[in-house]
Amino acid sequence: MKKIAFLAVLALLVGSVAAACDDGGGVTNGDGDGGGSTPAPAEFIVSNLVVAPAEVEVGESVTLRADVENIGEVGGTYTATLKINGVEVETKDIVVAAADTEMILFEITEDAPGTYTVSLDGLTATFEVTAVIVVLFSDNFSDETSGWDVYTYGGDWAAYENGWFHISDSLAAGTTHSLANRNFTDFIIEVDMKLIAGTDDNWQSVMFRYDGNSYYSAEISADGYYEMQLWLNGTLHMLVNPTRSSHILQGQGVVNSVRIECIGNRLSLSVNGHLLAEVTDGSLQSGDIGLEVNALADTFSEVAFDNLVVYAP
Ligand SMILES: [Ca+2]
Ligand SMILES: [Ca+2]
Repeated sequence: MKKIAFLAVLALLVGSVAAACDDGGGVTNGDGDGGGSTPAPAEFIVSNLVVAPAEVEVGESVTLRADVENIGEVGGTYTATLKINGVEVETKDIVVAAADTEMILFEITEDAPGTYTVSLDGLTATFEVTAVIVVLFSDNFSDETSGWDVYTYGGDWAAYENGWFHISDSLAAGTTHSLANRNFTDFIIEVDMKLIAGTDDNWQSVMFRYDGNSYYSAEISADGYYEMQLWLNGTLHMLVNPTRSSHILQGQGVVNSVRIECIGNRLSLSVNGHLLAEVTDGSLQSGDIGLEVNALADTFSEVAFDNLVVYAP
């Protein structure tokens, strides 16, 4: 629902006015000019339409401003029409004295993102409304007390290291993961990940809606594959089977930026700005997030994660 607050009256580009002299009448309102020339009727020019700021977030207002000049010899009232995206949203009268200019202002607030075209009697301008970005959680891993699980267990370990979070998984059975120890329902998560050492035949993953025995996992490998899994009460259900993608950068030291959208039943995985998989599954509603590594060959795989952000959808 849009909301228009009218701050001042505004006028049409050109037009006539009720208060102006009637051409056939010969008597003016207290003019006293007594039979001389008839004053030119009010005539309006609208100019200098400006909308500022040109970009706002949802719920923030923009101000529309224009000048209305009366080039006639008598004052008058003019009716102005404001349109947004071609739809008339407000009609107002403005009084402008003879040979005077009045500034007119509208305040406009939109609650849906998009581009809006404002039209005021033939003049147009546009403004952008952007979605409000709400960060639910973020971690650049510079603070080693930010809450992720840190441990060493046999050949597996998870640790903060030089502003990244490292997880190393040995080839021995089982994967290695660390939880954020938080809870999210619907969200978008972005995280960078890169292979540090060991095999590129691995899975490096984001776990989400984790509650112990059940969770989703969106995974990429350092040799160019992705997959999506649902673990439900300890049983694996493949949501997306392993698939190769040229958008996943391969090898050690290269960063892949992973984005997962988890909104209601819709789960999607994007890597480096490319949507790779989208599935519908309603098995799990909320839970923790985690980072996970699984070595599939050689003796181990060490992956580092950074710049993790969880946004509200
Ligand atoms: Ca960092
Ligand atoms: Ca392992």
